[in-house]
Amino acid sequence: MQKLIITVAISGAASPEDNPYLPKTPKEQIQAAYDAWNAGASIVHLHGRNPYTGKPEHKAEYLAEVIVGIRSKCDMIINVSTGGSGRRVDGEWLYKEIPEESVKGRVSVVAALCKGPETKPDLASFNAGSPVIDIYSHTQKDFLLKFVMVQSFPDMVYIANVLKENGVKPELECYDIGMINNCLFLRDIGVLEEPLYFQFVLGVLGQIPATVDNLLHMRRCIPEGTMWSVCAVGLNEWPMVTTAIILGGHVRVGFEDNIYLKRGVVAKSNAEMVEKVVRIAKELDREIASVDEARSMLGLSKYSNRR
Ligand code: KMH
Ligand code: ZN
Repeated sequence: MQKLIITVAISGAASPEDNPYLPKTPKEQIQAAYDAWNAGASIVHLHGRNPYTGKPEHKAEYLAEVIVGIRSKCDMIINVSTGGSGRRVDGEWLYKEIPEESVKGRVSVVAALCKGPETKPDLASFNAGSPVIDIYSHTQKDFLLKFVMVQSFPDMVYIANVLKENGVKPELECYDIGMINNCLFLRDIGVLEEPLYFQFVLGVLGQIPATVDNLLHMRRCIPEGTMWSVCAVGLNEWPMVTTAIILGGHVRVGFEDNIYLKRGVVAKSNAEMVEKVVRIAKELDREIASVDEARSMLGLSKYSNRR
């Protein structure tokens, strides 16, 4: 079995109001990534965040500061999000008002980062379809996001081509079975290149529920030997992570998707969640991959950030 690659998704697009421990400023994000690396994570998944407000804002300049800061402290593999372009269900196209939230805008952030070797990411998320994604507030009796991520096939081809031109490997985020099929189709027509690397995302409201049966089925849907990782929303993260460790998959944890270490216990840092993964893996005799080992498994050059 391959050694375990741990990705940490330190803050995503989470609201600062919801989590007092969320890394918001560049300094906090850099420290969070570094602490998670020390705990055993080899990949950090990043979303842009305005350094003054601490709120999500996917701009290359904001990400650049964080990437350079992380690289000054450690050799972590950098994964930048391209996900999140979409529309509200009331039909308002977000990108009419916020150009950087369009498909082209999101991926242009990665292209801009690729202009300098010090900011070039190794990986970028590739959301393989148009998932309905939401969070339901039982107290407010309302949906909080009212959001559909919109990526047509031409959009996906566009994203894949920009990543390819810039030498950034796509991490294929699939929230349901159909999205896996989309990736395999895009591979068949030569848009996505082997070796593929999947991130199964389970338990998002609107998408595949986080059950062991579903994870097993997703794994069956990809070609034998293809690398995959799993993340899941909320407390579902832990059974999914444990199952992936047993099955030979890889894992992603962090405040982007979950704040709980266990029921009723909020994690005080991303590193605490990585430490829990390492504890589970040790109990199950699965070794943790170093950054160099993760790079080699993913086919990333040791110096892929140097051009
Ligand atoms: N937070 C995940 C459910 C992306 O950044 O491309 C989705 C995600 C999307 O990670
Ligand atoms: Zn993300």
